[in-house]
Amino acid sequence: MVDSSPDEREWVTPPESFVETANVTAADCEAFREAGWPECWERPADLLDWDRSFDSVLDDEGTTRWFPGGRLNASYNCVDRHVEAGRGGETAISWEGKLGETRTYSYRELADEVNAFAAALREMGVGEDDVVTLYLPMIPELPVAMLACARIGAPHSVVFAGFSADALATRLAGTESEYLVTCDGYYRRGAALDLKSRADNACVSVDHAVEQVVVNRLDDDPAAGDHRAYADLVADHAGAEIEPVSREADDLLFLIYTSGTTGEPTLVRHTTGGYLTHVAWTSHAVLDLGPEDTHWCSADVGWITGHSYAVYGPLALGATTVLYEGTPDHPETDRLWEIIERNEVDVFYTAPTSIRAFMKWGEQHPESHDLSSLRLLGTVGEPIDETAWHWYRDHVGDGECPVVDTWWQTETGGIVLSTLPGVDRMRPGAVGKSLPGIETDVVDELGESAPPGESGQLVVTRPWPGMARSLCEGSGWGARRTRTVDGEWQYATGDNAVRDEDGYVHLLGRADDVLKVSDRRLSTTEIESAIVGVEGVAEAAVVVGEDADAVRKSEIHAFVSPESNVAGDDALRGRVREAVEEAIGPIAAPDVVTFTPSLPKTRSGKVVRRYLAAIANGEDLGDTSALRNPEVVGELESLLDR
Ligand code: 6R9
Repeated sequence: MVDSSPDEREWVTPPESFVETANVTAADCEAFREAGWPECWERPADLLDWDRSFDSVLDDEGTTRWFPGGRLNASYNCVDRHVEAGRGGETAISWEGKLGETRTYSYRELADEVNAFAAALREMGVGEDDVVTLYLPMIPELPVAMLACARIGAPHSVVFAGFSADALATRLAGTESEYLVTCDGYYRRGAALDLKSRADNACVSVDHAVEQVVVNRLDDDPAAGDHRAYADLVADHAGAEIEPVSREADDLLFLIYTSGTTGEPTLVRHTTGGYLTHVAWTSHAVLDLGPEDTHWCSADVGWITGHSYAVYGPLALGATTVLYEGTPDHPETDRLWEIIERNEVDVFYTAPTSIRAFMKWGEQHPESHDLSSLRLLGTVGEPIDETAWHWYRDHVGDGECPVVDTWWQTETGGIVLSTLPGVDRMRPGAVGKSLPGIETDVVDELGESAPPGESGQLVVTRPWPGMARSLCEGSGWGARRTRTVDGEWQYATGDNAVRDEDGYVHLLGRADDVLKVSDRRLSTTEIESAIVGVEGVAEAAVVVGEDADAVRKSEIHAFVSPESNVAGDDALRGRVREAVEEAIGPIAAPDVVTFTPSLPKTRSGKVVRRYLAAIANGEDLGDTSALRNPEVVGELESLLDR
């Protein structure tokens, strides 16, 4: 329970029983400090099996390269080595299907299917460094395909299955990917959705030919067409053994698109050695995973969280990973707790938006299940408020489990800020400090350290192994580094934050034009360009508003200014939503569309989204006289009556 005395309320201490057996202790942190940066990263790299050990930890001359000279294969590290260690019979993947069906893959079975599919990809002509796009829902074939690609050194590019044909086409074209693994369809809330026709529509709109492999997820056979059936390929190559391709540490493991600050989705590239070291080490140190554990990261594998902590991290450590195809409230709102109970899940990692939904449904659901297998809880994706933090710990973690609030991004590859559950006290509402070996700061506009209590932008001040390769290039290390007054370089994260007196970081939300809605990252510009593409729309600006029922917390609020002779009515509102669904997918469709004759602008003509966000949230705007058109603000306020 939340303690009412302020001193007690500030800190929560992990239980002694947890600290005693934790993977990482205070002494380990001390050893990290003694080794110094970047040499401290040598030991985490030992969690992996290298074909050739690296010549040095970091080469930071010009382009930044982690573990130069080192060679390894991610599929070998996530699969074969566990079989070789006699653990082939242990469960690698425990899958919970939408219709209540289950499937488990032992490490041996996983090895067999990964080898067979890798052989099939090779036979189709996929070579080292050819990009294979995976447009699949949460079915075991998705991690199998990822690992098969990794085995032959073909970077994968996973596209979230909820994305539209247009979004898939942009990603196929942007990566020049000539191979697509998709499925006939999938179930969402009990209804079958057709994925294949979306994939076909995407393929016809890219300039190059795309060869498709189709997994049969629905009962009916996918219409015969110009594609190969996954099941046939795997059966034809049963028993194949494909030697894992030895990749340089710096070679690409995968590509992933994320929402950046521009209208175009941003391509982020991750390396084999640095990325895998980072996710294996953070899975070990922060999620406290080991081979005996069953881990459930509820994020979709289509997002970075699923890549790092549902697939690569837990499998690199030889743990069991739970994969769930469905939604948390279908068929019943206790579905998740039932899965945790049945699988005896040790560590559960989810997003604050889900926790707020669990709170709304009521504590009777987790409490009617035996969740005593849980020993650690984690959150990621958005800030978690103190109330949700305590609810999570009390009702899911039996008031005992440590809760790690982990901050990171697609670009960072893995966790950057968090408490270490076996070492640090927790402060609900704060993520903690940067992990050993990672250095961050909160800086003002000039790039100088902001004192405790003053907000600024969160920056990373030194390279870290999981950093996206795009940050390693350019002069020094990284295109997104900004020069500070004393000539130091920093990676600007785009998040605002404040440090408290104890050095714990509290996140304040995005500083740039990236929206975080229901833990999914979306770009305002991308949504806005879809809206202005609608006939009759002159201008649009999109902001995040607080959701009335506080479950999804953030809602997408679009302010749309129609052309002068066009009525802002429900028909136009519908077309606006449809256009966004088509361009990006239903997750990006605006929840609220407000029509306005004009948008608030500075004298230089820039839309001031800050005012629109304040209007959407009923907050005080302060002085708006510097606007070119201050009257529009009053009109909007009266329109929304907030
Ligand atoms: C892993 C992931 C990154 C953005 C990031 C920030 C927000 C993530 C957070 C958090 C507060 C946390 N974010 N974790 N905000 N507390 N613990 O979510 O990657 O989809 O790239 O989003 O998510 O705003 O900049 P990604």
